[in-house]
Amino acid sequence: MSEFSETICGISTPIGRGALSIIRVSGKDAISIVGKIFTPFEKLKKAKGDSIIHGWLQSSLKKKNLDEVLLFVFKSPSSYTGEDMVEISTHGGTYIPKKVLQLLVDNGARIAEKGEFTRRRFLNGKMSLLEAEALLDVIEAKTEKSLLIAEENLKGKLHKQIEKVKKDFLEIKTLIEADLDFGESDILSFDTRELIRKIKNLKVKLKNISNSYKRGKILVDGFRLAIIGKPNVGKSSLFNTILKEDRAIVTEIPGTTRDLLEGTVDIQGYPVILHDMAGIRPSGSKVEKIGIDRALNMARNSDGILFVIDASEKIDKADKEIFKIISKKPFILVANKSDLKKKIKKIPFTGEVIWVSAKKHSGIDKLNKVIIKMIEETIPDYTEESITCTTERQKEKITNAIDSLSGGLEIIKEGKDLELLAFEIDEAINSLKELTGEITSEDILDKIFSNFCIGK
Ligand SMILES: Nc1nc2c(ncn2[C@@H]2O[C@H](COP(=O)(O)OP(=O)(O)OP(=O)(O)O)[C@@H](O)[C@H]2O)c(=O)[nH]1
Ligand SMILES: [Mg+2]
Repeated sequence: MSEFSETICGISTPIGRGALSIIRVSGKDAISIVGKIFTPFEKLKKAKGDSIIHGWLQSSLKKKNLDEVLLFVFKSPSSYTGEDMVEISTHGGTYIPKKVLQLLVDNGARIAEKGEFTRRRFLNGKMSLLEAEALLDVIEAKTEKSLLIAEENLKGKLHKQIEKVKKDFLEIKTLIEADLDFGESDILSFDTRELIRKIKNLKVKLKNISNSYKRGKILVDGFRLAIIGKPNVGKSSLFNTILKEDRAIVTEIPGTTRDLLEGTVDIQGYPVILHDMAGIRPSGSKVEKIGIDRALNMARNSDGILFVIDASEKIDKADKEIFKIISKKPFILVANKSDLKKKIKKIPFTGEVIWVSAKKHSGIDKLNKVIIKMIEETIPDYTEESITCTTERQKEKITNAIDSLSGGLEIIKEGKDLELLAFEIDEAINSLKELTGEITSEDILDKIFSNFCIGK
């Protein structure tokens, strides 16, 4: 285990009105530093690991009690970071936790960087980089399905799968190296068909994991659903109704919405990021034009579209123009204002029509069902047992390993030097080691852990 010279401290709970706050201290001097501001000190000195003790914090100068607290004491290596740790449970608010942090610093601790407790946990070999990323997914989980993937990966699901693949790689490497050591020439002496089969199998396994990123992104970050249509068809009303919040401004004036609005909603465990935006029309106003450009851009980058038409008006050329833009993407055709007298007769667009009234909140259950169907069609291979990667970094490392394997296959095909093949296999293994964090750099760690909060 690596030994860090500095003892760090950080507030792990949100600052503000609340019943309790937790201040974490970790490092070789954690117990002695807390001991300087805690009474009775003897109790802390004698405390075993995994124990809770009761007492008072005192500001060191005047020996006046600052707060009545509980200390959670953990001893190295059985703690979150692997070091000696004390978690101080104080009363909540702003003043007490900040004051305690100041006292800890006055007595020799340093304020932790973002994610530094978890970084130490990783550096002390108690967690892989994949699990650290999963932890972030747990903290940020939006829905039950996001949490499920995050929890499974935190328990090591993705990591275990990568370790399995790494074993397969080592098998291949042993095969090549044996041939390199004892082979009479540089030309492969063993059955290349077997080797090719093994490499291709590995490629498929890795492809399945890298393809799971699309699913991971949708289930962890959210399915991006853009609401598009002419001005005044009720997009903002629908946005508010689905979100069950009065978020977007609604008026009878066409062209009300200009900026992009975003809201996240949990639809039966699926996180959906809804985007409300400007209505599409040829507009003379400079501001509205910018809004329309942004809307079209958002529609292009979304995972799916709610194409809204007004059931109380006839379908016109403008609706048809919008349909041309969106029909290449997964879309749901929503006929809003179905509480009014219907003027739509024949609908010249493909697909099922979902009749809703954003104003009267009718048809929304049906719409939610169709939204779920669209999400499930976008990630057809999803089951709760699936192995899923969830970050761009993970996908990139796996893709690098696949590329090295493709390079290896080319080398075999062209009957080139065995050393070159061994090199490609090593490259692939290194990509997987970077993925799990066995090989890493300060830059990468900074990038990952800076996404955490201070006390994590
Ligand atoms: N009767 C009825 N009126 C609705 C319904 N939905 C919206 N409206 C009305 O239609 C008008 C426009 O609604 P918005 O939600 O602002 O429409 P929008 O598509 O966001 O309009 P822009 O932001 O201008 O593009 C408002 O007066 C709403 O009250 C509905 O389901 N039924
Ligand atoms: Mg609007």
